[in-house]
Amino acid sequence: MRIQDLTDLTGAGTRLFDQLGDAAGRMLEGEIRLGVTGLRRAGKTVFVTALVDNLLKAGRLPFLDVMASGRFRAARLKPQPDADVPRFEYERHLEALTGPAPDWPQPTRGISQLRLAIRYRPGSALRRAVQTASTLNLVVVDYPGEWLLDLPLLRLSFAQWSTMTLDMARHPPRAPLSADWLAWADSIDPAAPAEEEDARRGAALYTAYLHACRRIEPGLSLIQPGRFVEPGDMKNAPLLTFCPLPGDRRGRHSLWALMEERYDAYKTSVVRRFFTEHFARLDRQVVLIDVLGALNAGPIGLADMKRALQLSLEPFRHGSSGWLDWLLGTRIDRVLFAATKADHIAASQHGNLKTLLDGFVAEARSHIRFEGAAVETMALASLKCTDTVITEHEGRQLRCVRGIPVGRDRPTVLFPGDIPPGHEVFPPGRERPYSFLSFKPPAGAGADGRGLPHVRLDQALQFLLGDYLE
Ligand SMILES: Nc1nc2c(ncn2[C@@H]2O[C@H](COP(=O)(O)OP(=O)(O)OP(=O)(O)O)[C@@H](O)[C@H]2O)c(=O)[nH]1
Ligand SMILES: [Mg+2]
Repeated sequence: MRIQDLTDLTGAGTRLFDQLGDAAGRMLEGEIRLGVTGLRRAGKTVFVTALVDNLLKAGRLPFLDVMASGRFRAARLKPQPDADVPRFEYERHLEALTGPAPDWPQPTRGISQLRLAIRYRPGSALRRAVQTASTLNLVVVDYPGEWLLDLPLLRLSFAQWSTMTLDMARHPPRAPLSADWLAWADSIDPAAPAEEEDARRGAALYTAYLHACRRIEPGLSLIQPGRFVEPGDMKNAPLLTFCPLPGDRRGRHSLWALMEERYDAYKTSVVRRFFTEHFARLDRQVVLIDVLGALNAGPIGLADMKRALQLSLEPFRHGSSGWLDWLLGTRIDRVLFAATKADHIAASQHGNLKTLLDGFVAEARSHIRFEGAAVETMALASLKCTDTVITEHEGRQLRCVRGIPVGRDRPTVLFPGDIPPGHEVFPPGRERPYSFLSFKPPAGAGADGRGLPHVRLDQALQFLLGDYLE
């Protein structure tokens, strides 16, 4: 037997042992990995912070059964499950939200995770006879929303991705932003011998174009590859030195071949790793969607966001025909789609927001087949920054919100506008974007020690974790 074979066997043995240990731990204690997914600025970091805060403080969670029935004992932060993944900085995010000058957390730059142990009394007499108290370990992961859009690359060849990307870049709203990169792409010969300098120039121009897509107002969602704008620990890595190219000229040592090679390497060592180490291990998934932000982006921004969302949700499709099943087969059995920042509008509008979200997801559902997985939708706010107040205007009652809009210092009452019932938000003739304002975190949020105030976070938790806590 070769040394290599022995190493393989030892490796396999260790993995088996780890897996058994893992499984035994799960049986005794119970573990659930919750994926918090969403495009950039969807509200992931605030969601995780509010979730952890409310569980740690056993606070504002009346619709979480284990809490309502008095079976909840306590939740504690635990050491990290994976030594090589940084810890989610719950304390720092909470401090930002609740400090003397409350502010939102910065956009996320890399992956992080947190493990929380929830101690509770089992609900059934039978389980209580065996165990008076049980523990559920909840693992939550946070990452930059930009990285989500890397996942659809897994099923695209370099030629397919190049065609799609070039086509988008040549049309509005991207055409004015892509001029420099396109001028370069149209001037080079992809079949010419590969020169490192050409690859670097193309990648730099392409990256500048992606940054411009992110910068314009309203921002565009479909930005690929995600690591080009949020490189995390890959800043200046040679692996990021490629870009889409026109044509299909595969001369062995051509620029095209070099770019294709790097694109494939990016998929294997960055995207597939991210998928297998994070997404493939999830049990439950919450997909956060900034529906109100999409309305603010107008018809073009909304369409771009819907397309980005559809593409990024493809890898979660279930069933035998899912294109990633061969790779691993996901085990997610519950998916919650949540429209975030519901506190931007009056509570009376939440029903319409949910209907709108249902429309968003219905479209995605035709692409993703959640066979066997339970799906729920709701409108929520991880941190409630406003109150709904009723005012009179020209003899009419208006439901308004009161909070501190970003850029102001005092609480203001304003009418944010209504969300039309149904799915038609930009009917023919209406091109004008909506203008829902953003709010600052409220002063003194959670100062009563009961956790951050929210809207329906407890209902979200009940759907996502409730059965594990029975
Ligand atoms: N009013 C209100 N605003 C929110 C809420 N959650 C998020 N926001 C707003 O949305 C912004 C983005 O929230 P984050 O949680 O940082 O979003 P993210 O998905 O982690 O974003 P990336 O890290 O860039 O991917 C915040 O800065 C707030 O302006 C909420 O519950 N209520
Ligand atoms: Mg974040």
